Parts: sequence; structure tokens; C-alpha cells
Amino acid sequence: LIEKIVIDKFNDIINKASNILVFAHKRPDGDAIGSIIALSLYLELIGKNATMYIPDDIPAEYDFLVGYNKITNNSDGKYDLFVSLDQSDISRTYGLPLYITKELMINIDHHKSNTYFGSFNIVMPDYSSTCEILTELIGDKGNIDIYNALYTGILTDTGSFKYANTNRTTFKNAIYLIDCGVEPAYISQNVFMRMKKKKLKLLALTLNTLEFYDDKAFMYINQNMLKETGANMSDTESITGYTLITRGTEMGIFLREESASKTRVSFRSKNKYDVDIIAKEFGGGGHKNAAGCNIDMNLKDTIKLIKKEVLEYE
Ligand SMILES: [Mn+2]
Repeated sequence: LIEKIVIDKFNDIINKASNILVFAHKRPDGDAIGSIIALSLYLELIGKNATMYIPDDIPAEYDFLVGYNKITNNSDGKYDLFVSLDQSDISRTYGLPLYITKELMINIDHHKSNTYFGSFNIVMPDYSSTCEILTELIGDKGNIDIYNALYTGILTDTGSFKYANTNRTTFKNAIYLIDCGVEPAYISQNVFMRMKKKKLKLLALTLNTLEFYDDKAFMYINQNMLKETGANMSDTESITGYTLITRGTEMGIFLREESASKTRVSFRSKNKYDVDIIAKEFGGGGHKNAAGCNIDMNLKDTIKLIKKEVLEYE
């Protein structure tokens, strides 16, 4: 449980602020989006002006959440407090106003690689998700829109309670949200059973690229596949998990061609491997079971490089 002294200080800081920018990382996932929406709606509920800032496209599967349409990539304005959510490092924030300073920044996150860049840091590596931390911070002072967003982040960051980050506390907090009115099937069906047909076609093409080496699986998306299906990069966020679904696969590597000279690499693992260590070798990071990095090389060469590195792991 988060200590009362931490919750009190959190409340104290937000109570003193009036215009608050709440932001999360590029390529936002369900936890980034859920936490940004939940906290912003909560701040508005207690009479603050909150801006939800994500400098990127927002995956469509979360459009059922109240507040989704208020997420903006425009950070112009005057703020007296910044809240960073689900980000291990501030360098992922791209395009934030230059006057942003450490003195006015709350940093709420669950990445163990967090660099404690805020003036007040609530970093809980044992928690499944940033939304789970917010569940305890907000407690019974929320409403159903807030609780739905929080449950969405817990659900997606745990892979529907499948990943190794799922523990007793995770379920306790999920049950707390259910007691507050969240209907699990409503969230699951909205997140996982409303896929756009072009995304399903992209998934089919992507699965065709799967290659297996012992207990490791490689999969990629290139720009041609996006063109062919009409899908876009924000449709590819949730595809990563498919690298791990086969029997005997312990590590999944998913590569996305961002441009002719930039490739995004996502790593996933079950229990055997700590992919955070691997991602760090390439300047990235994340968690034991989910991490990523950017490589300034084309897709083909990146695949070669990563294979060379990763196939040595036992
Ligand atoms: Mn997260």
C-alpha cells in the first residue's frame, strides 16, 4: 500500500495548483492513456484545470473512455504544476514547453528504471501499472469515468492479468475498482473486441513474418504493410504480445520500421528472461517482462543486429 504520508503530500501539492498539465509518453499504451484520463478527470472533479497532453496519435481502442477526446498534442498554456505519468525518463516527453522545471513536477510511475526526475516522485516498481498507483492515490474520491480509465490501464499493462507483474495487490486494486462500479466485461470488450478491420489485416500480415529460433520469436512491421492495409503506427501498439503466445517461446521481439533510418524494437518475456537488461544495452529500457528501444538503422540491419545480440541469450 502507498503510505498515507505520500498520499497526503500528493494531495497537498495538487491542492495548491490550479492549472495542471498531465502528460505521458509517445506511443501511449492503455496505462498511459488510462492514467492521464483518470488523473485529469479527478483534478477537474476537485476544481482544477487539467490539460491531458500526449504528443502522438492515440490508439482508437480507448475511445470509449470518457475524456479520450480531450487528449491533446498542444501544450501551449501556462501551468503551475506538471504531472508525469508512466514515464521512466523525462526525455520521452518530446515537445513540452521549455519552462517546465523540476520544481513543479510530480512523477508517478512503476518502471524500475525511473530516474526520479520529478520534484516529488511516486515510483512503485512493484505495482503492475501507473493506473494501479493512481487507484490508491484517488481512492474513493473518484467517479465511474475515472474508475473505468484506471481499470483499463491495469487490464492492459498486465495483459489481462496474464503477465508476471500481476500479483495479489493487482487483484486487490482491481476488485476495489469493481466495487466502485467498474464492469470488467464492459472494459475488456471495448478494449479487445472492437478491432478495426484494417488493424486485423495488419495483424495477419505481421503474423506472417513470425520466425522462431529456439525459445525466441521475431516479428516485424514495415511501412509497406501499413500502406497496404491503411493502418497506422498507433494500430501496432497492442500487437507486440503475439510474439509470446506460442508454446515454448520465452522471449518475443517485435520490430517496427518507423522510417528508412529508424526502427522501434519491443521486447517481451514470460519468466526466463529480463528484457529490461537487453533493451538497456541498446539505450532503451522498461520492465523485466516488457521493454523497448529505438535503433537509428533501417529495419533489415536492425533485425540482423538484434538477432545477433539476442540469440546468444540463454
Ligand atoms: Mn505502465
